[in-house]
Amino acid sequence: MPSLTSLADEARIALDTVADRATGLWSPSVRLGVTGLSRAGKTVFISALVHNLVHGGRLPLFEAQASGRIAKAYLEHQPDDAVPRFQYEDHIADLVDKRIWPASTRAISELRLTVEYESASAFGRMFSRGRLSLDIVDYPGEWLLDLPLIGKSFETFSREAMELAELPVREEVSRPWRQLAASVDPDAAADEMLARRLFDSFSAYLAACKEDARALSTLPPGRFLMPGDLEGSPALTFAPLANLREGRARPGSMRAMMERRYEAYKTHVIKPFFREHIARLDRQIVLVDAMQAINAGGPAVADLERALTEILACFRPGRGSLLTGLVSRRIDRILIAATKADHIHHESHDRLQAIVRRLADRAIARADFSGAAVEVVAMAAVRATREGAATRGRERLPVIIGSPLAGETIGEDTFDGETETAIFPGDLPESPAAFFRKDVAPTSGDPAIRFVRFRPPKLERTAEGVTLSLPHIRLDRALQFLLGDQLA
Ligand SMILES: Nc1nc2c(ncn2[C@@H]2O[C@H](COP(=O)(O)OP(=O)(O)OP(=O)(O)O)[C@@H](O)[C@H]2O)c(=O)[nH]1
Ligand SMILES: [Mg+2]
Repeated sequence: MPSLTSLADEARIALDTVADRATGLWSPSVRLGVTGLSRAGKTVFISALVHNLVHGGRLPLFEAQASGRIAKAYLEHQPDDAVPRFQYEDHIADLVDKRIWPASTRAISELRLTVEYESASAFGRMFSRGRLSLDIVDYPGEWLLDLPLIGKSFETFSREAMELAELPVREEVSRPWRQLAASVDPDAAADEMLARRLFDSFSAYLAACKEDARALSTLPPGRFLMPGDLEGSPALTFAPLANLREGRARPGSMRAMMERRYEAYKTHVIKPFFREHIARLDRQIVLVDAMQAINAGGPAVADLERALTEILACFRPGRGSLLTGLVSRRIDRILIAATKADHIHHESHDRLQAIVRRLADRAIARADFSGAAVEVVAMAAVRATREGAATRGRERLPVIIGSPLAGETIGEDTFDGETETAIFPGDLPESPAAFFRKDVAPTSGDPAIRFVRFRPPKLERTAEGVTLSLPHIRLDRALQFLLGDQLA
């Protein structure tokens, strides 16, 4: 396994963290990593977390809040001026006033939330009130797919891309790119137009894999799907090549050009992102949208597992490497959260949790998370549904009630986005093993759950017209695990 960062990178990460440490003495801060593939629910989670803390939401399992020790929580200037601010107010306006979900994140942003609290111990209370600053970064989930590339050469990247493209679930959508790639001689003279065509064809294939019907996750390079400010940049105009021969690239060849761009992408795009935002985390929540993968079938679940395993291996909590182990902050708590649990009845939550635990188990074992506490929870940062029961004949069915998004369908019915509907989402199977059969085509067999997307909930208002905080499922448990000890 090649090392993920060069020695120079390690040194720079170390310096950054020494500086962080030094300032950390004056104002204790926790850098919370909210990690997750695209559409996993990062932006919604961050918005709901802040909203619930700022508005004193109902968080019975978050001890500091439940016992009334949190005096106040408020947004402050973030520490990194170069990073745009997380548009918290806009996201809340979307969720609460318009009842729409925030748009997909296109660039990185940051937020600092400061919590003032009374210490739980008599000793702690002798000093002034405690303050804890929580720094949170939001970014497009696709970019996470790039981290595993840091350790891969262009040949490895090319070989793996071809192996993935040949899997049964991808074979059809990848055919145009595979045919084009097969026709290219990597040793022929570099050709810009051909590079462009290869890039276009490869990105189109990645985009098709991401659509709902396939819902695949392992789709690097991440900037191909979400270019951010690199849109149209030559740094992005590369693609994996087929027919690579042993040995080095011939100067001036197609392969030499692609390899150079691939390496430039790693140096100028991936590594700065990793160094500035990912390598300095204290705590981490990994959001996993297992529901979408389950809905799309076995290959999507297997692919999600593959992506998670590769990505989690890039986080080096505990004693990952000697140098960073000595001076870097290390992630000591990792919460793996199955998001969007409000799509199923609570009777199935344990099963969802079991599926995600199974997904993560292998990832954690391979990533060697020794030294960090890892927990798994089924949660919903924003609860868009409530529960009820319906009867069918003599059967009592547990249903969920909410307003499906406009355009969602079940069978013949198409929803208008306004009407409330009771839906029987189906049961998750008792044993998670059912989802880990790798080679089942997505169309074969019935999906176990019927997944519809709901609008964000209508919030109650108090008599004074104040909106209450966003409802959730187990956000409090997540907070307790991630921050409880910091507010003791
Ligand atoms: N019902 C429900 N839906 C959710 C929840 N969290 C996220 N979603 C849905 O998932 C979608 C994606 O959520 P985001 O928070 O935007 O996901 P993200 O991880 O920020 O995605 P990118 O910005 O694309 O990386 C939303 O548009 C909602 O449809 C939740 O707690 N409950
Ligand atoms: Mg987002």
